[in-house]
Amino acid sequence: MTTKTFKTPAIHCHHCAMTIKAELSDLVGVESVLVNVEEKTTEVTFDQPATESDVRSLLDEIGYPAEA
Ligand SMILES: [Cu+2]
Repeated sequence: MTTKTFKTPAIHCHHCAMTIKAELSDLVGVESVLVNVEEKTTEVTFDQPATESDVRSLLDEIGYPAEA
């Protein structure tokens, strides 16, 4: 199990947080998603078959690309 916090600067409101949570939760292997609107971060806990690169790809796809 891996927990990683991604900087997702495109987040601007709670609607963004809901979208990210809904989309990432659909990824098989994602255990939990915590979005901090003020900090513009997304903390994701995941395990196989999900990988960090899957999480990043999905964030790109939905318009919230992760920095660094
Ligand atoms: Cu928003």
